[in-house]
Amino acid sequence: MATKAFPADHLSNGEAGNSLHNEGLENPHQEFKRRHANLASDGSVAPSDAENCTEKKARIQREMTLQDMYNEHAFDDDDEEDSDWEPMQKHVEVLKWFCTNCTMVNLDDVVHCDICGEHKDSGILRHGFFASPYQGGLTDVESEVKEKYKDLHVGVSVSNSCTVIGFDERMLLHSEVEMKSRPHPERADRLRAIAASLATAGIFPGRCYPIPAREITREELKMVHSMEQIEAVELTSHIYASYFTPDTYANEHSARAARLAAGLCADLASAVFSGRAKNGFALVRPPGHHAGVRQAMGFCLHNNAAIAALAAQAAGAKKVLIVDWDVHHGNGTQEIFEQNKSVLYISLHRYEGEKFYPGSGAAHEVGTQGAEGYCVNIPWSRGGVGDNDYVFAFENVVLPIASEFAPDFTIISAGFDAARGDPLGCCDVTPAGYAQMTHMLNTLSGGKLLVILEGGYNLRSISSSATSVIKVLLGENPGCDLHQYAPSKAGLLTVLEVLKIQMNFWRTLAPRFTRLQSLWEIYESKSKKKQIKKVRRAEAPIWWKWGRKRLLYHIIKGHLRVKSRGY
Ligand code: X5A
Ligand code: ZN
Repeated sequence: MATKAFPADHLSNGEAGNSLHNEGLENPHQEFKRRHANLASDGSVAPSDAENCTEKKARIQREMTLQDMYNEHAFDDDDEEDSDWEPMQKHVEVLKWFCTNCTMVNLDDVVHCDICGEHKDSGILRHGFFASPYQGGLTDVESEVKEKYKDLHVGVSVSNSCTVIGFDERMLLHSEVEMKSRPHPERADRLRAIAASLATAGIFPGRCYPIPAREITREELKMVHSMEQIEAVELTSHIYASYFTPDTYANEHSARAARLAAGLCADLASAVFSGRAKNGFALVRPPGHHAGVRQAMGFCLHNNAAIAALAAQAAGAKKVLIVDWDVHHGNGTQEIFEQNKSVLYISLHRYEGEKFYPGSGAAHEVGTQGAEGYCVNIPWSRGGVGDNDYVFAFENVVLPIASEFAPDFTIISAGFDAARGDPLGCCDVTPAGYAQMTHMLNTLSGGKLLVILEGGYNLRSISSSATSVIKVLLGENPGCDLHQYAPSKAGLLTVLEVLKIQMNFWRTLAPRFTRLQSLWEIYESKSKKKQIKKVRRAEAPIWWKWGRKRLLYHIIKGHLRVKSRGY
């Protein structure tokens, strides 16, 4: 089978998966503008993707002119002119664009995204996070980096000393057919941005090697999923657009994309376990950790990490560790291995008393039917969790348990949606934090480590995070040492809760629990002192706050009304 595993191949020419990014001429924002211009002027439909560039250019110009005319008419008081317009057409069109980096909608009068600050025409899909967020087009720095790495060529053979990357363009074809209020966060651009970053940095192609892609077989899928689940996914390849849940879409290409993702993960797992590769990074989508035995959900179709764990075992691994640092609980992975002592599942996720998606993953969910303790949930009680809490939990829960388990193979379900800037996760993990966590897990199973992409929806965050993870896989030191940072109060409380439950199953935890409990007491006494101070200060700020809420004050007092009538 001929496979293209080089991201650069793909990035340089027309992306088969998404016509919106074909030429520099037309990006999603222009496309959106164009459609609006169309509707506002002559009501004609958008031109087909087959139209050539010059036609498109001419059309955009013509339509923008009509749009301008329309706007002028809207401010024209001429009665004769007015009679030409239906009342429905009188409203003024508001032009908008969707941020490539974070998908949020922006009004056309700004060039930087209101939410994440990305320039509407930034080069993030061409150069990844190396592209300046502040300006459109190619910056000097970018061209320099590009030039520097342009001649690096890719070796063909996979050797035991190399980091292998699993990627295939056909995973870009999985996309939501009908755009809802904004682009679906789990979009092809996620892989484009990461691949572009790796290419620009000279990492891939360059320092990492590709593995040929293959589709996972029915037999392999059956080890993880029910026949109904497998058939439900297969069926979607005959349907233009389908949904498993309101947020889990499929098009005609999704089933194959999911089979390629799982196939790449399986082959990476056996290549790394058998020693043909040092370690691996699966640059795949759709993600997998929400996909359970009998259901696709949470943007996930097949459970890639579960498939990889079984592939490692098929290659000879006895004990497999899965660490899931996606901001969501991997309910699918938990379900698949709940009764399995040979696979230890450890997940860190936002939980907030079942309020955060998918609502599972409480600390007391520890595994079932004799496999108690082989499921470890670290459920954060709030958003905003950062490097300090993650590294603290790694030091005090993940590593002690993992070392005692002594895995033969380690898989990271690496969502980057706990990263700073992620629109769904709203947490605060930095690339340095991800590097540190990777580094810590690298000490297990003789460095036999497979990192699998799960979620993560801010292109800049996911591409910088993935890049620093891969640098650690390549043997680089993880920059700064984050050991010195203390956990937050809430983070410490979560870790204590987990230790208290898991020390029934893991002997190394008991002394830690005692030690951290005294740390908690120090925190408590400190914060009590702080509380006293806070209470004392509490009286003055109320008036200060009133000052800040002057508008509200004016409305209540009726000043605003008087003012607006008077002037
Ligand atoms: C893989 C992943 C998130 C699903 C959120 C659904 N899924 N609201 O990050
Ligand atoms: Zn997630």
